[in-house]
Amino acid sequence: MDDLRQKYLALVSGAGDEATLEDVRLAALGKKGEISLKMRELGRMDPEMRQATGAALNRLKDEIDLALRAKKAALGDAALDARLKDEWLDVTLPGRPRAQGTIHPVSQVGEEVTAIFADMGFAVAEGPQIESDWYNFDALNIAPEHPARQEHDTFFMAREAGDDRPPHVLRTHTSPVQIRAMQAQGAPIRVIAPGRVYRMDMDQTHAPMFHQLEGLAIDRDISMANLKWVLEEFCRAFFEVEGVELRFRASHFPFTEPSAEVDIRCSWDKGQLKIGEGDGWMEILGSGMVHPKVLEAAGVDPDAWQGFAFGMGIDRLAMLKYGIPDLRAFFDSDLRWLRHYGFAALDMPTVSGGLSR
Ligand code: 2U9
Repeated sequence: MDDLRQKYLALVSGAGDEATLEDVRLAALGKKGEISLKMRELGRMDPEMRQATGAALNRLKDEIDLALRAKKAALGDAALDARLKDEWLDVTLPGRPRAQGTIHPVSQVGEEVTAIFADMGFAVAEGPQIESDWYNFDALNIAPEHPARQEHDTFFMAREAGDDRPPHVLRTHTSPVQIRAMQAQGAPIRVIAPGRVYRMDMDQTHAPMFHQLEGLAIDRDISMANLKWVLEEFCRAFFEVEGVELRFRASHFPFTEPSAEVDIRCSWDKGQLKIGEGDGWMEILGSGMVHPKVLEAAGVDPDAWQGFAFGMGIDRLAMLKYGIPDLRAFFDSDLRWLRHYGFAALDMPTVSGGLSR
């Protein structure tokens, strides 16, 4: 009994960490521990011997148990001391203020797409959000009887009785910006026009105000091939995927001829969109060769110049890239939503430095 006591008390006091201490506990008091085995031998003893040995074994067990607990507490204290010495904080250092606000996903994606096209040599053009119907429709070869001109699509500005100025509308696309840019600068020209546009529409995927990005490239010999390269390059950069694949589907717009709607290869895996793989196609933008009548309206000679134009919805691109399900939440100004989907201020997207990190 004395040998056991000395052996285990020495082992306990020599244990340098909690794992070793646990090994000692198992060796002494565990199910197959030395003292537990001794307890089992009691059954084979005569009653007197059993009583004396049993009581002594119990005392020994209690003694070792007490020593184990004391040692465990001491090791814990030592570990805490070591951590406190190791992990310290200089509370006299000046604080680093965290920005309160976030960048709205529409602003973020607007900056991303602008950075990509700027990198390809497109200048950014801006224009008024209230336009005459000439800039918004006539110059873009949209005939007076075209359905887009009807009151149920377009917001017309109110007019006093007797006001004979030309009718004005909230622009339904950013195309008038490019008309103005061509009038001001002529050809050749390479511009993008990002901005707010207005259409009378409201459901899960439409809002009465949304954001477009349109592009225009006019030169002596610009072709659909140039358009395809620019759009592929854009999608690769924007979706941050090497293997993008685009499909051009013949379409019709008044301001382009020929016209094409552009789909991107994608898959929907458990509700998650993956660009560049799978058997699915998703429409992401419209495009075409600028109609000669549109060039003419903007003062550019269609016999000397030609080029492409394209248009896309920035809000929709933001929903696709960042997995935002409902467009209406974009304009609710809900702080919790903004904190969740918003971006850190000062993280300006650049093509070389990363778009969305
Ligand atoms: C000029 C000449 C032509 C711009 C174009 C589209 C095709 C197009 C839609 C995409 C989604 C609008 O936001 S959306 O609903 N746009 O499909 N836009 S070609 O064409 C122009 C623009 C300006 C002077």
